[in-house]
Amino acid sequence: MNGKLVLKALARGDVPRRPLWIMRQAGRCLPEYRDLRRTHSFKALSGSPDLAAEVSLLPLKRFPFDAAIVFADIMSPLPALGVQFDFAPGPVVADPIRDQAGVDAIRVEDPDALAPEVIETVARVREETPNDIAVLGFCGAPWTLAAYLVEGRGVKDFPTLRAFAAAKPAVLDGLLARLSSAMADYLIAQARAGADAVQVFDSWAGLLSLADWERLIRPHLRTLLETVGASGVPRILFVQNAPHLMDAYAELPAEAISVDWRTDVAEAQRRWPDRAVQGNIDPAVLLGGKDATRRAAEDLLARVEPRGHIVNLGHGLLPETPLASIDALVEAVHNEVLP
Ligand code: 1CP
Repeated sequence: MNGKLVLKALARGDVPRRPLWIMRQAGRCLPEYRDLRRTHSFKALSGSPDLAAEVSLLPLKRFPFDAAIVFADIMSPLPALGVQFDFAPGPVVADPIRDQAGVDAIRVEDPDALAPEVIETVARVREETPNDIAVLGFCGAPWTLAAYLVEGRGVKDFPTLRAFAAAKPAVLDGLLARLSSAMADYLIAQARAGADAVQVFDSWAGLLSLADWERLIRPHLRTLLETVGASGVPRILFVQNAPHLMDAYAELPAEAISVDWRTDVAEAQRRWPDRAVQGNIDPAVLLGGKDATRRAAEDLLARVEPRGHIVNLGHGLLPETPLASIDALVEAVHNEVLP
């Protein structure tokens, strides 16, 4: 028994080998998941703690990953805030928020109403997962959630969202404040239910300039991370496609920064010596097959210091990923001999 390698790496402690898990490991490319999806919608799967716990654990039956991530979506807690949406396949919001009245309608009367099915799933996954494997909770960052709430769906470069930020910064501010407070409650509830660490997904981090990000977005992300940190649970902050913001993100209070494949992890370690770093093989490399994956993994391990490194991809697994590529990644990580 090694203890939980992910937690050791988050604390930048000694590890016998680097921990490994993969974003979006629970759904997508597993044939067992696709079978379940033939008879159940995503909402039905994630809405049932029984099924969602089963799906969360599917990847661990095939691969010796060091973490299980609870099967849910960043949108899962939003019905408690009065938001209605569907998946097609990404989130599509029924009434996008474009004004103060829309923000006023977003409120949490009762924090226990934030996706109770996800909280129950976390508890079941923790119960059914061996002690040396970390269970990860997660949420969307306020800005990434606002992207869907304002734009209405995932659209390249989110022009409606950026126009809204420019035209109505005070309304956006109110929206981000409410999302930040609700997500802090939600992550703390996941930690109480048994999540060992939590990841905040800021998938649409890079849409604004540094100056606008500092002014509009950072205060709310900081409040969320500080509130969650005060409860004692370690935080991983995932940042996607924001090369111009990486140093600013790394100043926020989080134990680890999860970087996409555009960032040089070795350089990140030098620049942010007190942060753990997670990542960052390009998910598309795995589509290139097992030899390409092994080369990318060996190159990453050779360049990046093991202390404080959690091996992962730079973004989620793509649905067409060959399972043999995942095997090659696992092998490379498990075969590494650390000094
Ligand atoms: O048809 C289906 O099967 C539904 C597809 C699906 C799945 C499997 C969606 C809709 N969400 C999920 C699960 C999910 N989403 C997980 C669970 C863990 C796992 O799969 O291993 C997690 C962690 C997420 C997080 C998520 N959802 C993010 C952040 C990470 C990222 O990929 O950047 C984002 C941005 C979303 C929004 C979302 N929900 C679903 C999709 C397809 C998307 C993204 C695409 C879009 O905006 O259109």
